[in-house]
Amino acid sequence: SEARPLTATRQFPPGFLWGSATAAYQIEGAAAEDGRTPSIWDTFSHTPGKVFGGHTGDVAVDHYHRFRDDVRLMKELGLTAYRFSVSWSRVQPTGRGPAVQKGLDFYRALVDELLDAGIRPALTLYHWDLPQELEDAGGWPERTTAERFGEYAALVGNALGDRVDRWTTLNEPWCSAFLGYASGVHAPGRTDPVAALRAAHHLNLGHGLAVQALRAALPPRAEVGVSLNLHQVRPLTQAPGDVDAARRIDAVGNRVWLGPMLDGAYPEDLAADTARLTDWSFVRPGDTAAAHQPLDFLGVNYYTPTLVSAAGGAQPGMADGGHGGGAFSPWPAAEDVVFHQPPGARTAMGWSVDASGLYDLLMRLAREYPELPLYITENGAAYEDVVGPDGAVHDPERIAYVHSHLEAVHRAVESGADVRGYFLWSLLDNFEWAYGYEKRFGAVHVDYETQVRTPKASAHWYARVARSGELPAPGGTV
Ligand code: PNW
Repeated sequence: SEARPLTATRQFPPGFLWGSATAAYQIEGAAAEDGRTPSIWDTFSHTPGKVFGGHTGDVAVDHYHRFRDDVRLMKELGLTAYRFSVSWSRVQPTGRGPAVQKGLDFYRALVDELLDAGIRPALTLYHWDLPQELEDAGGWPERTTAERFGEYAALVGNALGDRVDRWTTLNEPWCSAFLGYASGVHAPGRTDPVAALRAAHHLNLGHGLAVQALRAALPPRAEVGVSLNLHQVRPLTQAPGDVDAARRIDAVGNRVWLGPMLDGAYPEDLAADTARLTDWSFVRPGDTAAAHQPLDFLGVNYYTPTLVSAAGGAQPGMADGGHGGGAFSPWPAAEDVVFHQPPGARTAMGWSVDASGLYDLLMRLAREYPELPLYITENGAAYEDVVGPDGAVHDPERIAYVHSHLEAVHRAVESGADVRGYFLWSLLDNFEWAYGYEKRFGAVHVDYETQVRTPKASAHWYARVARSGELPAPGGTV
């Protein structure tokens, strides 16, 4: 589009946050320490056949014991923000009742370490690790789980509200509902599309109850939001069937969250699309109003665009859109939609590299929600990284990936999108859910035998961007 000299640099707005992101179950380990009890991910990972290689988060990257070193690493990398999640079953083991002091102490110590290092903490209350007892009581398909989540939000808000200024309720409720309860490739591994739609609703409700609880617990300066993995859906052709397939995926992938949380209602087309599965009578009067709470920001997690066609289109791609494999669809009432692999480069996840999807997504959000500040709360890529004979990890593909996506963010900012920060997924190589330790997303390499951390070339590159607030010309020196 606009011509720029190859040497042009791109300056980000002052105060733009440069962060990295992690999640409790993926990094902490210490699964049975200090009163923590199993979450659905402990149960799932210990169930044979569910996770690659039988890997579990029992030890992970031992962040529970090494957090001081990890914060020092972040500081050395010049990061100004860090997004982490709280393990619900570490601070409230049964998912109800009083807090475990030692669990809260861990997060308080982590936050204090961050603040001492000049790094702004961004806390996520729920990154998929439901206490197993709550799943045994029915899990997210049941309303009580949303109520428990509101209470848990109050508990954490009261404990850490004096020192954490940025809060997100849920991380990627799409994954919790549809990978957890429909395709079953994530915990708890159920394969019931109606349960998944019920879960989606109770995640929306739980989000709203948690926002209300946080507003009551936090000082007014605190920002509260949610992180969604919105699908940048594109029809394969402009044929009406393909365009309608994109509409349906947008409904059950994106507007199922954006509707209740930001507009105060479920989209009518979603109700029509899913009518043969459910009449949505589990949505009680007042629920969508409860889910519709004013938010201070929307967190956007983006990895790859989604290309779809109607059944009977061209060559079918991965049945689940390249998101986990498996025999059951994560798309209730849209099981017939065909997902296509766009041409071009892919990451080790098989996800195609296309930063234009991030630009388009940000511009859509800026258009539809012009008042809502945005953060990129996750973006990054897995590659087959190895420590070379020189002791370094050369990952030029990850540098190119992050570069192109930051360029897209910058272009969106120049076009008027109010993007206030970028959190690279992830700080460290870690437990990549159903893929175990096989897929490495970290800016920092972890040797899983020794727990030795080695910043990859991309970490050094990202540190320079974070320090200067400026994106260098592509192909520049690293
Ligand atoms: C996100 N999908 O996972 C999570 O928030 C992270 O915990 C995870 O490690 C990271 O992205 C990389 O995978 C996703 O199927 C998992 O659409 C699956 C999907 C999206 C995001």
